[in-house]
Amino acid sequence: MPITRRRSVCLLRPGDVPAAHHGFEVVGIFNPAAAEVGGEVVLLVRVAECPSPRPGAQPRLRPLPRFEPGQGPVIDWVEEQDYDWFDRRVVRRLGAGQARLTFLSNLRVVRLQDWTGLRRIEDQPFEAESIYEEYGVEDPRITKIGDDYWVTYVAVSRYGVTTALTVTRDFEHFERYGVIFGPDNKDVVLFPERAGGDLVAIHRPVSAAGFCRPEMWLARSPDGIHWGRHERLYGGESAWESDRVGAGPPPVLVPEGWLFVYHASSRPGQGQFAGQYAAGALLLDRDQPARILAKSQGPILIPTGPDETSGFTPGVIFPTGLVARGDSLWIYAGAADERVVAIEINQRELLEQMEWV
Ligand code: MAN
Repeated sequence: MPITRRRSVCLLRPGDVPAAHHGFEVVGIFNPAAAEVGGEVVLLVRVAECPSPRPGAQPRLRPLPRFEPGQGPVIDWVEEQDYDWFDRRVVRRLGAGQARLTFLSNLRVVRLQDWTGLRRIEDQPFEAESIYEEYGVEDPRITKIGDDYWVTYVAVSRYGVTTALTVTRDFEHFERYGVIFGPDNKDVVLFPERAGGDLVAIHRPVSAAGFCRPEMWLARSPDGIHWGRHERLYGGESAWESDRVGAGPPPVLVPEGWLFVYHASSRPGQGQFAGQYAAGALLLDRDQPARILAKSQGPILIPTGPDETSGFTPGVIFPTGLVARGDSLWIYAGAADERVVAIEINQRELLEQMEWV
């Protein structure tokens, strides 16, 4: 059952930020990580940029961007007929089947005032750097551990979809630790507290062998770099979560345990390249986080209104940031892979509508 939205505000749209690179244009600003920093909310937002149309370019050639380490963004002009262009996000080379993204993403720091007021968008992007980030850096999540903000983000390249780690104290200087979960694995979130002395992560491996559907797993680490003791956490059970399931924002501690919001999608319908992306919630045991105590009855957020139902990928609400304030939870989410929305919900109402398992 969708939860009541106390407030729902569209915070950012593509026109609000300039492209980081000459010859590119912003097509989406979405999937924001969020943290409370000294009383204000800081977002780390994904900005997707496409090569601008070039007058005089041959009509049968289409541009595919990538990042060349040490050089910056480059564009490969490919023959239109050699690729399947059905999915606006990911195109596939016919025959060889190799996938490329139509955009290149970087991350930007956005400072808010009073939860939903835009104060400043910092100029300096957090950009692709390594060979594992050739097709961009995407979908960050922030967890405060001690005095530091640990940022997990998706690094995409010809070597697959991986998750990398960077740590910052001020959102100006970022220490990079490289890939922490190998291909294909994304939607990695860290718990803000250790369990039994270990850091804990939720991750989402994707099996190419086809035995399982996408499922969320839990892993533990002494240092945030070396991960092991993997356990299955949850896979989609209903039609609305039958295609993909992955973490939303990092779990937040409530008196009953860890409240964890996740995203899930249904199977795409005829003529659609993506199903509907909605959000659900799980309540996990505080000391044994692989134990599910309760589950939302159906999705708690579904795409609503034109900002979420129309755009680059229509029908997507993709929560990636969460800040608790009193009895409210502010959820920061990507809308239609194009915009950032902030949604205020009531923490008690959410917990009360969950089913104990
Ligand atoms: C995937 C990722 C996300 C994106 C959704 C919806 O899960 O690429 O970045 O927001 O699909 O398109």
